[in-house]
Amino acid sequence: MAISRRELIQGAAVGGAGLVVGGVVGKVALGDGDGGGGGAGGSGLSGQAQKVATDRKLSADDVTRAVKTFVPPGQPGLDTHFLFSSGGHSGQILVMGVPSLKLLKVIGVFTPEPWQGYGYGADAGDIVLRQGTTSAGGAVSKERGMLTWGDTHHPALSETKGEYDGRWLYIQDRANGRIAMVDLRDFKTKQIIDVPNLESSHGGCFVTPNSEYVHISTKTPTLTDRSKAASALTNFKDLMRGYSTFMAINQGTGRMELDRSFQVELPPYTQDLADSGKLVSDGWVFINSYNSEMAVGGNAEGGVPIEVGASKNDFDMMHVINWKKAEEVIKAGKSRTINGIKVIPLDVAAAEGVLHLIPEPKSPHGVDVAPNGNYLCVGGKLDPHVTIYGFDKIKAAIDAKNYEKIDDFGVPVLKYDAVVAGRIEVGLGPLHTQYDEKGYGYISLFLDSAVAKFSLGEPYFKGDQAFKLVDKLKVNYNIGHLVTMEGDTVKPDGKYLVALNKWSIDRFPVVGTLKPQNFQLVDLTGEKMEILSDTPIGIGEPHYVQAIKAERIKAWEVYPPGTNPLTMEKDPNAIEDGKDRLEKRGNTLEAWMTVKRSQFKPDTLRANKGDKVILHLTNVEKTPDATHGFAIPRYNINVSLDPGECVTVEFTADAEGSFAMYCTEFCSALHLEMQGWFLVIA
Ligand code: RUQ
Ligand code: CUA
Repeated sequence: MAISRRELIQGAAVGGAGLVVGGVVGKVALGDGDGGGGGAGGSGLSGQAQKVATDRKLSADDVTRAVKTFVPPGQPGLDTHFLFSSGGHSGQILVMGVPSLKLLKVIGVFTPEPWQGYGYGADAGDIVLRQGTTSAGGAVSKERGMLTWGDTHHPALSETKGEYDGRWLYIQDRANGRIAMVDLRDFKTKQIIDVPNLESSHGGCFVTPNSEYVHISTKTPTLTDRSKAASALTNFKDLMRGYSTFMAINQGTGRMELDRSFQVELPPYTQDLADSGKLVSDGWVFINSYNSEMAVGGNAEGGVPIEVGASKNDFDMMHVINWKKAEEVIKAGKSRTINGIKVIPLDVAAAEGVLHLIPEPKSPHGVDVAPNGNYLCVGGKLDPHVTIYGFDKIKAAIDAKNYEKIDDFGVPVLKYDAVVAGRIEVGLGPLHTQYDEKGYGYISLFLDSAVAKFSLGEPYFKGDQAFKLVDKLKVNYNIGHLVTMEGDTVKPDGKYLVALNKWSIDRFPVVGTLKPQNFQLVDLTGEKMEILSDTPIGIGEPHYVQAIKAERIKAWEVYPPGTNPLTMEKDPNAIEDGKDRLEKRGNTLEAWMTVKRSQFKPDTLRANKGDKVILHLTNVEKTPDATHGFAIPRYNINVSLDPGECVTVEFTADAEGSFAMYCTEFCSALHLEMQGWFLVIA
């Protein structure tokens, strides 16, 4: 969906009061509220503040915006919400505060992260990354070697009764069809699963309302027999399949358990975004698709580019999956195990009422379930409307077998007119919807570079108040996702919206040819939506974001002594201060080391070339923030040890020499003295 620079600029200028005003604010007198700055009324600033504002050429509106978002030194509690943002092809997760939009942390997920010592020769991260390459699916990775990046798109916070509970966070890898779990006790990645039968995945990452499952589906369909690649595109219908995956979550640890998980086989339409039902629609999952035309590209016989072929039909298909029914079908033994996971075959899914399809206008993108669970809002990339389906209507159509047709794969397609509750013209390129607590939806408009606010139907709004466009806000520019506070739960928190803009052209100083993305904070408390701030995102391209009340996160300050972050239990090799020791057995050097301000004990390690070296490091500090690092130059070993943490490093001493191992965190006045020697003798 390319857009020219000219279109972009024009698009911005149309409703871009904010942009124009931005250029002339210097002339606006503060406190007179006379419209030039947007007319926010008198700011009533005292002499000193007035002078600063005048010197910095800030308008009355700017000052109000600053006051609404400023988090003063030492008052972190004024950030009332956390954002968990996908990091796009950085492969990581970003944690930010709202309303400040300050970056609090980058969590290493699919890509090694050096500050956290994630994936550098040791540490839990290395183990997680390795398992994430070779677990379950992983057939290709076993041949090709370790994957060192992912493309994170859709984070999913764990829920209890449809509300975020602050326990775990899941995120999918769009590139490789994997899924990761982050433990929100220590904000670290604990598990990556290479999901069987998925080559890639896009939108389908959502938890069910009580975190029974985290859902992930295919994007591009999977070749069911890898040896038949030669006819994959000519025999697409027979050889390719989609899979909707329900990864079962262990309620104690948050880990995903493959043996309790299952998949529903889907037609080879390109499954896109998905959402879980809630309240009245609990037990159901909804997945959009595009390219139900099954276009395979311009180089196939008689082919046209996928872009063209996939946009031919007026309707694509929403997949409606009844996962409680799917559980029964599995229990009845009607599944097959494929590559280590139970799969309900397509014909069984259709026959047992596990899977239905619903027509959706022109290449849909997002499907988002409203807080009451009854409305499903769908944005059609090539259709200027948001189409709002009623779950009550869907249910009735299923019960009455009100079918339009049966598709080529034997799946019943419900009658479109029977299931639509409303349609609202919102603008060009509608993508994703979020909600507030009052019954409004907010949908991103990629081509319009805008957010449209619309009303839902009963019980929120009745008669001609229902299904209406009520406000529109220009954003800068080309918005993809958007998020309201807890805006995809049963109890949204309103207040703010963050627009995740793909383009930032003129919004930031030029930092070279690759521009940051732009997170724009929007105030939802007034009658009209209003932009409060721009924040450049200089790492990867964020996609979806979830925003949770800060008070729901109960993260640990320090680990209990000797904790292994992977198990969150005491590591059998953890030691107390003063219990350090060293053992040389044949070709193995094993050491139990303590780490604290400002020394390693022991601080000299002698190995013979070719020895296996096993180091168990325990940070014996109990003080919050007393983190130390442990690095061995040239050996590419880099570990981070938070207070209380125990980590094991294993490697071969394959290069002789003297290597000055050292602490990488500036931990004390004698941090530079926190070093030692690793000697490898030929
Ligand atoms: S979707 S390109 Cu989340 Cu709009 Cu990924
Ligand atoms: Cu420990 Cu620097």
